[in-house]
Amino acid sequence: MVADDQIPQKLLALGWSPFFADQLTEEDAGLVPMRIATVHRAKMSALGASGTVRLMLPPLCNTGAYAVGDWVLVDPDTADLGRRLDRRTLLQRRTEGAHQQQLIAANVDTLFIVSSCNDDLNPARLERYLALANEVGTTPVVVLTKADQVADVAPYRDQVTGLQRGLEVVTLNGNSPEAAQILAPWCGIGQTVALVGSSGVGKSSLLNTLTEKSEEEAQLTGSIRESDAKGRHTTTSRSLHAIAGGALVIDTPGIRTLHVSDITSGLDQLFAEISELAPDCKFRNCTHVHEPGCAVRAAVAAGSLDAARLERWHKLQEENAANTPVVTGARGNKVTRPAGSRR
Ligand SMILES: Nc1nc2c(ncn2[C@@H]2O[C@H](COP(=O)(O)OP(=O)(O)OP(=O)(O)O)[C@@H](O)[C@H]2O)c(=O)[nH]1
Ligand SMILES: [Mg+2]
Ligand SMILES: [Zn+2]
Repeated sequence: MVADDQIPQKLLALGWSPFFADQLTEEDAGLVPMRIATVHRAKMSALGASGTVRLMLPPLCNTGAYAVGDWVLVDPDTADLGRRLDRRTLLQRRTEGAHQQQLIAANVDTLFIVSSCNDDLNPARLERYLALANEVGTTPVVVLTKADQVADVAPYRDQVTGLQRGLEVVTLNGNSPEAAQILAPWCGIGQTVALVGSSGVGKSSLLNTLTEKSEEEAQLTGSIRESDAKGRHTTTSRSLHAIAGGALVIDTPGIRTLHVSDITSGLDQLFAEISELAPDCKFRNCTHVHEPGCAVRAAVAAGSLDAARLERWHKLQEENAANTPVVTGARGNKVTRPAGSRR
């Protein structure tokens, strides 16, 4: 194990912490920790204390098993890829038809859920990201871009603040330097943030503002369609960048719909007001659809719970139940996998 005072400041600035240091053994002497910066089918790059390197991959390396933000051990002389360290957090999503989940990013502290003050803004879409962030244990922050394009941001902000207790919501112009100041509380030294959201909401624009990179080095951005505010899927792969303020920012391609699975506890936290009413229902297994004595539907009738919110809860519950793998336990009784067991 490496003593704290031997860890170069540069590694701490990349997000290194005791959680990762504790995983090192004597056999790892001579290897250096680096973070995966880009992942492609046949090549990966990593960011370390001495800059970015293209990793030399072992034969038959499955790059799909690595996420941007992962810590790996690397031979500093040959750039040979060694062992991947255990992750503190892992964001992943279901993709249509694919057997395995797609890895979005690893070891993320804060998830910037990006939407815009225009037609992209949709509470149901944001709730999916919130449930995922809750489940994984990353702090969600809703970032509403294009505040400069509306006379009043209040109607947009108001659609978001009530989606989860204590939810942080910021509104900004992603192309203005002021955006970096607004996001500074989550972008301290060694903090890792990931930008997610639909295409065209301004994720790469925000990254460029945060990195203060020259035009040649900047991440490509693209215009959106006037008619419906939809983007053109300009960013096609995930990437990790060190930014001026000391944080690491992960840019991701726009996601059309975030399909969910394995987010039972993330949903409970998101819909806390519903989870808290459920014990007052007459039946313990009340589905809040048709049962008599339902405290949840009573709250809707009394006007203290939004009917649309309950409808969205139903939809996400059903999708989560349908997508969450059920494993057959001892004695053949079916159990769902416990939360947090999906490495
Ligand atoms: N006026 C204004 N335009 C913005 C803002 N943020 C982004 N844009 C513009 O919106 C368009 C899309 O921005 P991108 O950064 O490419 O969006 P993206 O989320 O990275 O999109 P994908 O890579 O396709 O997922 C560009 O024309 C940006 O200049 C903002 O806050 N205000
Ligand atoms: Mg982009
Ligand atoms: Zn009920």
